[in-house]
Amino acid sequence: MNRPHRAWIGLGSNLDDPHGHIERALAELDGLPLTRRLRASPRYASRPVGPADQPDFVNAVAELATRLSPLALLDQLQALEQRHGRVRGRRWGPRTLDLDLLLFDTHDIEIPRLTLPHAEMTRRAFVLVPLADLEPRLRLPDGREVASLAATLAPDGLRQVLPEAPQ
Ligand code: A4P
Ligand code: MG
Repeated sequence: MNRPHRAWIGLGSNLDDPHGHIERALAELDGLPLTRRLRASPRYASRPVGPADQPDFVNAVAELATRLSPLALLDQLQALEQRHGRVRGRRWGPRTLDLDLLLFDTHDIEIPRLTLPHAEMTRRAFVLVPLADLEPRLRLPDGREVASLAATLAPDGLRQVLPEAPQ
């Protein structure tokens, strides 16, 4: 049997107990068809990018092994968002759960439903920092290294919240 694909998911929440949504979603990613969750990054609190009149976010990144296609995985992620009561409002507005497909193997895709790598990821510390925590040597399809890109971004209020630092 062929090797599974490797996919990286960005998770975000800033409504109705964001920590609860993120922890449940991390568990649920492991229950998707033909998919296993391999690792999860530390959880971070971050200031909203986009409209500022909304609560801070909790963000994390997860690594999946999957035999789904990119679009089938996107379908599953959107269904999972719906199960968390996601209501699509204004762009970059508040949400109970946002699941972004960041990277899928080395795919470079631009179709109406799916852009890979995720179009905003290289500008967002709340994506690149947790991704670099898991896999600093990871490279984008164009060869740029995640840890190097993360180092160029202003931390912009990003702070690790879980696991808590040892006392
Ligand atoms: N879509 C295209 N490519 C992808 C992809 N790689 N992954 C399409 C997921 N979806 C992708 O997304 C809109 C459409 O993008 C989908 O129909 C899908 O087919 P959406 O989730 O419905 O709408 P959205 O999330 O409001 O828009 P967008 O542009 O996806 O926003 P982002 O990029 O998800 O940003 N600030 C902090 N601190 N932390 C956050 O997590 N998140 C956002 C949302 C804004 N500010 C934030 C955070
Ligand atoms: Mg989104």
